[in-house]
Amino acid sequence: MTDVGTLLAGARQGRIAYIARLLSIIENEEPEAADIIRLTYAQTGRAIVVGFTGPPGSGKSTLVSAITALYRRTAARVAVVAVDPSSPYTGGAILGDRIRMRERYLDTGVFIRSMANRGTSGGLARATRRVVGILDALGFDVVLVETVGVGQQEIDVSRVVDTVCLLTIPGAGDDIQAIKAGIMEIADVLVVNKADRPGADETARDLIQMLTLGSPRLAWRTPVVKTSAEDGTGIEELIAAIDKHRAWAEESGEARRRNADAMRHDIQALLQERVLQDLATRVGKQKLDDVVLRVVDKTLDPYGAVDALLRD
Ligand SMILES: Nc1nc2c(ncn2[C@@H]2O[C@H](COP(=O)(O)OP(=O)(O)OP(=O)(O)O)[C@@H](O)[C@H]2O)c(=O)[nH]1
Ligand SMILES: [Mg+2]
Repeated sequence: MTDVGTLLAGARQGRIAYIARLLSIIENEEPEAADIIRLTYAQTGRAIVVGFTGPPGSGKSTLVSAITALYRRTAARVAVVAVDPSSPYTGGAILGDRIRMRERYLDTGVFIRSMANRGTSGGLARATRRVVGILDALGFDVVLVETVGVGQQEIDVSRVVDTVCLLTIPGAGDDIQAIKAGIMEIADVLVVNKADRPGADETARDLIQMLTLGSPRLAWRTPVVKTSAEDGTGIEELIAAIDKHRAWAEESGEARRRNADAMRHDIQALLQERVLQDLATRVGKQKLDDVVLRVVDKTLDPYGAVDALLRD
C-alpha cells in the first residue's frame, strides 16, 4: 500500500520521484488511483493544456522543446507528456545541441513524462487525460502533450487538451491529404513546421485555401502558423495563436462543451466497467456454471439463461 497523502504532499513540493510515482499509479490504474483522483480533481482546470500532433518526424518534440523554453521565460512550470513517442525524450534528437539539452534537464521547472501505448486507444486517452489532470492539479502552469497524429493508433487528442496544434511540413503533399481526410477536424491551430526549408509559403497557402473551402467547423478561424523549431522562428506567434484560441474557447463556451464531451465519455466508460464488475459479483461463477450446463442440456436457451441469471 502506498500512502496517497504522503505522495501528494511530496508531489506538491515538486519532488520528482513522488510525481512520477503518482502518475504511475494513475497510468496503471492501481487501487489508489481513485483516491488520488478524488483528492486532486477539484484543483484541475488551471493549466494551459496544449496538444501537438502530426506525422512522425514533423518536429513535434523539437517544437515542444522550443515552446517549453519560451514558456519558461515567464517562469511557468511546464510539464511535457509524450504519448507513445517513437523518439524518446531522453534522446539527443529532441534538442538541437547538447548545451541546450543540459540546460533543459537541469531545469527543475520542467517535468517530462513518456506514456507507453497500452492496448486500446480509449484506454490510452483516458490515462493521458488523467495524467494531465494530476499535473494540472499539482500546479504545473503549462502541460504540453505530444501524440503521433496520423495513423491508426492515434488517440482523440481533442478529448485530452484544450488546444490542438496539428503539424505539417513544407511539401508534405500526402500529409495534407491525410489532414484533409478528417484530422483537420480536430486542429485548432495548423502549424507548418520546418519553415526554414523551401516550400513553407506554398504549403501554408494550400492549407489556408483548404480552410476557406471547407465548411467552418465552428466560429473559430483556424490560423496557420509557420515555425522553425530548429531556429526558433514563429514560436512566439504560435504561443500567441494558442492564447487566442484559449481565450476564444473560454468566451464562446467551446471549452466547457469540449470538457463536458470528454467527461461524458469518461463517466460512461467508468459506469460500464462498474456495472460489469457488479454483475460479475452478483452472478458468480457457480450460478454461471449451472446455467451453462442447462443450456448444454437443452433445458434452457441462451436468452433464457441471461433472464435466469438476472432474475435471481
Ligand atoms: N530543418 C528543420 N528541422 C527540424 C525542425 N524541427 C525538427 N527538425 C528535425 O526533424 C527531425 C525530427 O524531429 P522530432 O522533433 O524528433 O520529430 P517528431 O515529430 O517528434 O518525431 P516522432 O516523435 O518520431 O514522431 C529531427 O532531426 C529534428 O532536428 C525545423 O523546424 N527545421
Ligand atoms: Mg517526437
